[in-house]
Amino acid sequence: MQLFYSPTSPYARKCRALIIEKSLESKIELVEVSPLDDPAALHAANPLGKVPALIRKSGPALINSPLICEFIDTLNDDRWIPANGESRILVLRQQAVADGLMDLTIGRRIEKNRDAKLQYPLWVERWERGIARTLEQLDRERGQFERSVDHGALSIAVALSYLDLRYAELDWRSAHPELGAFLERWEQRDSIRLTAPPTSA
Ligand SMILES: N[C@@H](CCC(=O)N[C@@H](CS)C(=O)NCC(=O)O)C(=O)O
Repeated sequence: MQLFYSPTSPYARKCRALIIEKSLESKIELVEVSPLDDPAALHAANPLGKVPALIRKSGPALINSPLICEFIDTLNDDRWIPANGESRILVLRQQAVADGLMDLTIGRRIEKNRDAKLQYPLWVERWERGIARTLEQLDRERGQFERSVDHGALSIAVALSYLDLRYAELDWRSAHPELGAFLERWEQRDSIRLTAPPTSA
């Protein structure tokens, strides 16, 4: 199998980190691509032109990181997403919050990277408020995930780490030191350490 990824994509990083946690490196080859270069192989796997995308041994390619992570999790018995019940819903909810935080962080960055004349402050401010609210909620709810070692906690760690890459000036640790301590614990795991984006990105 092949996972198309880019080194800075937090969605792809969730998949890459899960592969490491589940010791599946020998089963899934990582193929680095730059989605903005429109590589034909990526488009064949994912017409949306986005990473991650997973080409399987049989069956259609999978797109969208939550689906890809669900599939990866079925590849052995070391389950990172509970099979059913409220614990499953909570892990998937944590992943959804983490993915949403990535969406807001990326939206803000794209807007901020535009030519100054073309930037639309309304969107930047809206996304910044959404990021702040989401951090507050994560802090309120951290008892549900801060000591967990599962896909929900992994997803939140990746989303917080992405804030450091793309919105470093926020200094979110000052207002949320316990979330900072949570990320620090995850940064000691190989899954997060080995998938860190390049510092020059
Ligand atoms: N919901 C998707 C989001 C994927 C996504 O937006 N990937 C970005 C990289 S971080 C991408 O490939 N962007 C290229 C483009 O939009 O053309 C997922 O969870 O996989």
